[in-house]
Amino acid sequence: MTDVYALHAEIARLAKERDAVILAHNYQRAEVQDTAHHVGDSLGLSRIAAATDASVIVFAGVHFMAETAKILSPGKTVLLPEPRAGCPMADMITAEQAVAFKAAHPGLPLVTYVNSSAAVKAVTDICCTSANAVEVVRSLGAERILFAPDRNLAAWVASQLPEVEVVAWDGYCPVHDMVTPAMVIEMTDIHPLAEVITHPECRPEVNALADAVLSTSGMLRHVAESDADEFIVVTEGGLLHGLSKAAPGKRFYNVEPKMVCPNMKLTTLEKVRDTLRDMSGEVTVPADVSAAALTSVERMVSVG
Ligand code: CIZ
Ligand code: SF4
Repeated sequence: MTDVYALHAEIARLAKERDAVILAHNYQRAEVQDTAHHVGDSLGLSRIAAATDASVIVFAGVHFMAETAKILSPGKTVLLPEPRAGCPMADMITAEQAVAFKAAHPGLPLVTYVNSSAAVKAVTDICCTSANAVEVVRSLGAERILFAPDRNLAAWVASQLPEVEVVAWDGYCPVHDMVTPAMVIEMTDIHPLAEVITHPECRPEVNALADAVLSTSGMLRHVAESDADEFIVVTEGGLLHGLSKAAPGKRFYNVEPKMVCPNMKLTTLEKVRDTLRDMSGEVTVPADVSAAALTSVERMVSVG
């Protein structure tokens, strides 16, 4: 059996030796979150990646997150413990497709969810995360915008800003898009007193059943402040670890045990240790792509 405590100690020692900061996304395995210096969402972790003094950033997350850290801190070494950890939604649009999307709608700004490749960010006007998507679109003051790749986040933004017409790319997160209204209703029948909190990557008809539609950082804040003691959580199951810490004593029910992102779970404590020990899994972004993407990513980090 692996000794989790010994691994935590070994990782802490190696991180010090390498002058590394370990960042973990809210959907990572509990023990990986617990070994990180910072746990958060894309926006929070991007801000930390931009500001850190450490010379190495270990990103326990998926590839686009490590790329975003590299774009914001090109002088640092960015390591992804599991190089195969990608995001299917990010792969649903290529840079060529993004350029064609813009060409088909001349003059409209392209807003791209951070869940996208560096190459797509490089042809994007402004990026956003689920925590600031509405504010980012509002900040443009435009009547029509293009939004990629998540059609569900696009629909959520459109519902919050009726004055803006959102032309959406047809991408989605397989983990969130699998949830149906029937699954939510089945859980509310079992837990009638629980608040329903959903993520904007869910389908609009699922978000319509929610007491609150929130990013992961928004959920972490909300459960601590809410009067409710129980929550039906409609997002990737890794967040339940953070929710239990944010509101100890409250009860959290994942709407569906299958809400697990296989890519997020590829990163293990052993792989975090190996990446630090071997300085393996370095993520690079070609200099021209990185420079072109920096503007849209910096705009994202500055809103909300
Ligand atoms: O923005 C992120 O980190 C993701 C993927 C979800 C969320 O709401 O935090
Ligand atoms: Fe991508 Fe969905 Fe996994 Fe997030 S949960 S990394 S959006 S597939």
